[in-house]
Amino acid sequence: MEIEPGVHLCRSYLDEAAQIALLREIEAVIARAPLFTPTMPRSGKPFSVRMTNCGPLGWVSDKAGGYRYQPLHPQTREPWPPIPPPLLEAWSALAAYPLPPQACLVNFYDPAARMGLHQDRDEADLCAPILSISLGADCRFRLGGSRRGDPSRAFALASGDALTLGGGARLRFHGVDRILPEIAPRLASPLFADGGRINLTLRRVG
Ligand SMILES: O=C(O)CCC(=O)C(=O)O
Ligand SMILES: [Mn+2]
Repeated sequence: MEIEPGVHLCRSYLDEAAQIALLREIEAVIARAPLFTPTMPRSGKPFSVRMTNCGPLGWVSDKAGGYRYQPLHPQTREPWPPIPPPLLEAWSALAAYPLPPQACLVNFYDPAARMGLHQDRDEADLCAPILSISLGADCRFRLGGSRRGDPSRAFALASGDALTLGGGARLRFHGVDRILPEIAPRLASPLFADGGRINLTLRRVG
């Protein structure tokens, strides 16, 4: 399970019933806090993923304000919905950290979306791990080192898998090369009508 120091991969952490239960919770989160398309700081270029959040804080990015955490949805100006219980349970089981997560970023990847290599470093608290849970289509996940130019490796993440980056791996570069064509029956949800993948990352902000 510890595939490299500080990198824990728990395959099928959620079985199919638990994935479906979590998906229902995420559908409810998205109904209250709709997916939005973030834009890059300065260039204003849109991300290929759409996002929303749950928890006291949510991660957002736009041209004027850059990367940041804030308590309100950027479009509805409403507080983010609470983090669903199954995600809090996953944090208790896998994060080995005494305090609860403060933010859960919900990324929605349509089949053509990707995420470039980056570090998660907008958090003041770097002692807590980042915990990520995947739902829907598999992706090709890329894990680099602590510097951008370091060698990287790629592996698939599937629905129900949980990955933590903690300790010395907390600031490792990572990204999503691409969403993989679906071979298994996909989880039934209006969100996945055209396929796609959801990734949930739980964070302590600080
Ligand atoms: O989709 C993933 O597996 C990774 C997401 C991620 O790295 C992020 O949201 O910061
Ligand atoms: Mn990340």
